[in-house]
Parts: sequence; C-alpha cells; structure tokens
Amino acid sequence: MDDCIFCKIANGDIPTDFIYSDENVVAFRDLNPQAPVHVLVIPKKHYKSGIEVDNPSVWSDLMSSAVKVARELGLEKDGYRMVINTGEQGGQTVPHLHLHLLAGRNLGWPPG
Ligand code: DGP
Repeated sequence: MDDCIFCKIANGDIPTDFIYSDENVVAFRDLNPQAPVHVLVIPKKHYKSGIEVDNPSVWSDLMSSAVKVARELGLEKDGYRMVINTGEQGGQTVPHLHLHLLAGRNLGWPPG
C-alpha cells in the first residue's frame, strides 16, 4: 500500500530501528508510548485490520513474534499486555494490522 505509514516502515522507506525483524514481521517502538515499554508488532504484508486476515499463519507469526520480543525485552517476570485495536470502535487509528505490546507499569482493566 503506497500511502500506508506502517508499510513504509516495514519496507524501509521510513528508517526505523527494528526491535525484531524476520521474513514476515517487524517490531518497533510506538511513536506515542502509553507505557514504559510500548512496541508495535506488524505483519510486513498489508492487512487493513485483523478482519482482512485470510491465513491463520499471519496470526501465528504475529503472536509468536510478540512473545519473542516480550522474552527478549525481559518482560516475562512482571508481565505484559498484548492488544489489537480493530476498527473504529476498537480504537484503531492506523489501518495496517498491528499488535501493541505494553509493559512496565500496572495496566488498568477494563480499558477505556
Ligand atoms: P492504533 O490506535 O491501535 O491504530 O495504534 C496506532 C499506533 O501507532 C499509535 O499508538 C501511534 C503509533 N504510530 C502512528 N504512527 C506512527 C509512526 O509513524 N511511527 C511509530 N513508531 N508509531 C506510530
């Protein structure tokens, strides 16, 4: 997608420090962090949201990458949260599927 900011990050058009990268997924720090640790994990392939995902391997790649990042950042002891905002009422603002990995403080529940 030419006009997608996360596609530009994933394909290197916008230089970004990747915390994690493999064939299908990249992870990088959120521009507007909501917790001391706030990482976005995204598929390189463009999906507007999870609703468009047609292949279960997209989910397994995303989740297994997020778990690897959590482990590499040492988040397992105190815990973390993974969130996928989907669509307007889900609070999604960037229309490229992404998983938020949040940690480093007590996270409230229920979310706002
Ligand atoms: P969501 O509201 O779930 O669609 O989250 C989108 C997140 O993406 C939001 O927390 C801010 C972040 N974000 C938006 N643009 C950029 C960007 O250009 N770079 C980075 N690193 N994060 C971005």
